Amino acid sequence: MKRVLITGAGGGIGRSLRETLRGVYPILRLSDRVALAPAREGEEVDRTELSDMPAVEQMVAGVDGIIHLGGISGENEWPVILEGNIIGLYNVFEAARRAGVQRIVFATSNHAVGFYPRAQKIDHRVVPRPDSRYGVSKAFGEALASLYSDKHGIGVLCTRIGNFGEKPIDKRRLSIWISPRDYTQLVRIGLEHPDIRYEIVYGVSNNRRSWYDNSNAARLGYRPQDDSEPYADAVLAAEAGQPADAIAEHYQGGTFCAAEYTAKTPRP
Ligand code: 15L
Repeated sequence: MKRVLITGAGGGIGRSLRETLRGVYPILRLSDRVALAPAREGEEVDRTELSDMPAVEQMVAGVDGIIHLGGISGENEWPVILEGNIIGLYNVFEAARRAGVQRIVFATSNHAVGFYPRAQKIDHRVVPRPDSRYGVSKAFGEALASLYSDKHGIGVLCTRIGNFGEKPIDKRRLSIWISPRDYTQLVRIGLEHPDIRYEIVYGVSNNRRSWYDNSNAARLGYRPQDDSEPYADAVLAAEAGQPADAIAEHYQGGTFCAAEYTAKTPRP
């Protein structure tokens, strides 16, 4: 990997990877729809709307691998999701195919499977159960990645990210947190592992309270260094006594499940 492109480089994960991957690959091309901090040595800075195909083709020209973080990172109205996470994602994969890019790490989300109950441990083989329009767009992304892998031979690692940050911020995130250094490790596996065709893994640290069987990531060599447990007492104390929504508490996707919920009889 000589030149690696990060889309959505201005977001929280993108800004972090800009630092942790600095010097790992000779050139990082950093792209976002908003202006980014000026390029330093070993960096190229780009500004692209993912819905603009000619611009996306220019963005991917000459890159060996892509870390696709771009798009909308939470629930939103359908036109917004459609433009950022369906059309924009399609443009990135299609431009990558035309340019001969061989590897993509795709930032999918726990919300592609958010309607699994917390009581169930799930692995990478479960069918999607999206908890939002956003979650549907991530399931779409996983499906498009599968198509471009099978039909065009692009190697894709789909990382179903839990919650990325320096530390877990609430009870739900104790089960799905991922630290910057663990996500960096996972991304490097996605770009560098010789045998990746199409894989789904959970982008989570080694959390004792995890809802995931992340054996597929382990099989690819992922050895997460962090665990949310040392933060648990403080996180739970801060939340004690707060009113809890029954739907949000029951399902892995939390408030993403509870929002706009109208089913009369909750499914297990
Ligand atoms: C996500 O997929 C979002 O991108 C992020 O902003 C958080 O909401 C995260 O999920 C989460 O579930 O905490």
